[in-house]
Amino acid sequence: MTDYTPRPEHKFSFGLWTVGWPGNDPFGIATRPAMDAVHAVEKLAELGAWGVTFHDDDLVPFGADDRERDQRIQAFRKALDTTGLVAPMVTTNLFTHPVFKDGAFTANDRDVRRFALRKVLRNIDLAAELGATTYVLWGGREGAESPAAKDVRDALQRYAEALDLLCAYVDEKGYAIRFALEPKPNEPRGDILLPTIGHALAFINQLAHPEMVGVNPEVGHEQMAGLSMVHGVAQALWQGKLFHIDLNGQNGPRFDQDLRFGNGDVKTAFFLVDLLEHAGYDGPRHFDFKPARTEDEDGVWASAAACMRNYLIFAERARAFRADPEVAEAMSAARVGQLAVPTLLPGETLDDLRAEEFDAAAAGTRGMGYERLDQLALEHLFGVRRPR
Ligand SMILES: [Mn+2]
Repeated sequence: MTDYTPRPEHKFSFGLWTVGWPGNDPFGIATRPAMDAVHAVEKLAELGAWGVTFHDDDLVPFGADDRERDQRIQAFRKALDTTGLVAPMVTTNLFTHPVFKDGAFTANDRDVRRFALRKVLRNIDLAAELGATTYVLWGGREGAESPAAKDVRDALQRYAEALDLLCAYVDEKGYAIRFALEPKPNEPRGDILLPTIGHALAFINQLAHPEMVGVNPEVGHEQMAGLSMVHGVAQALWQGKLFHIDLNGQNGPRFDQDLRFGNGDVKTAFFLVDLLEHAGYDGPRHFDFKPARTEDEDGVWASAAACMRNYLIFAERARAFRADPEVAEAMSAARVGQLAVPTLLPGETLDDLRAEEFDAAAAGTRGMGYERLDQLALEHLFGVRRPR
């Protein structure tokens, strides 16, 4: 029997806003009391997590004075020191306060954009002090409900301007921080800018410091857009841009469910873990989920523990899948490895290609064997094919 106990070397991290979510939604008030940050850190450490992440306002309430800010940061830092938890990623809340109702970096109001930049700059200093190496930017309010209200080309120019200023600041300060853009198609805005991994990757190419900016894809966000999280993450890996990842669960295109990792689309979760492990991704395995509002605090910790346990179960099943000789044989029959061979080998010319004989009719009759291979994957996921 495999041990599914999470340990720091697994690099599991949680946002303060995840386990600390009190259960308020657009239709109902909180079902749980607010959670103290120090308590959250202690409990996460006890469960075997490695890191804790936060928005500035998760730690210090918006508008708190310097004294309160210092006290809260000191208590948090002490909790990190005591538990050994790290703060690998920090982010900014640029969406809750009414000032951000039309966005932050892309608000039509210029003074709001300048305020947003000040808020981020201050928190980047804190992130650096705490040793964070990734700074996530989720532009939930960067968008619009009416194309009449937002000149999207100008908005993208201002978005790029903000990133360029932030990169230059981090560079000038010598901080070991990289930025990760988190795409989402909609909610809370009707249409959010940089709605998918692909949009974000294309945007990064337009920046002054593209090497300092990557993506933080979230399972549910890609699935809200009806897209394949596995394909999106694979492209981010291929482009060297997977700086961080938000693991959670979702059931297809609908509101952002933020289910615990493993709930929702289980097959995607399995192949996502297979991809991360197989590709050697060494960044944080960060859970951005909301413990269901039906739960009390015990339920919160049960769901947090389940996120990590499910990841370890998927990782074990993925290893067993790849180690299975029948799977290796099915992959070979499906010519999976052939795709890694260049279409034109070094030394070959287009003339060689043109001169080649090819029987298209015969090639068209070849079966690919994908159904057999996929069924083997499902049977490993279902746990009916045990490693031999
Ligand atoms: Mn997220």
